[in-house]
Amino acid sequence: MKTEHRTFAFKMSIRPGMEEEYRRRHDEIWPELKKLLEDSGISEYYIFLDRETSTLFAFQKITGKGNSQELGNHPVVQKWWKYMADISISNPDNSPISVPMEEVFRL
Ligand code: RM4
Repeated sequence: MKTEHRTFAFKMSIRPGMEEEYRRRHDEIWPELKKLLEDSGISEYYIFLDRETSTLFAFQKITGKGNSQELGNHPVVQKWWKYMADISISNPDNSPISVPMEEVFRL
């Protein structure tokens, strides 16, 4: 049976010049964060970079209850957001400023 999924897409921003560091840190994503995202029902998760504007576009397929940006109460996410805050454009609580985007087409 095909598992139904929802989609969630959002924009974030990083500090100009920090593109390679951002990629490096995500290449080394913490196993505990990866497991939390997977266990939360995020079945696919992609982040793309627009170098021209230092904007990140994130896309998720979700078979669980919520998206990655709703996990802010979890200590691993709080630790990760604090770790990422120096190269991200973030809120005072270190969460990355995340702007949801509207799905307008699905093939
Ligand atoms: C991003 C941002 C997101 C997180 C991913 C793994 O830089 O911190 O909230 O879900 O990393």
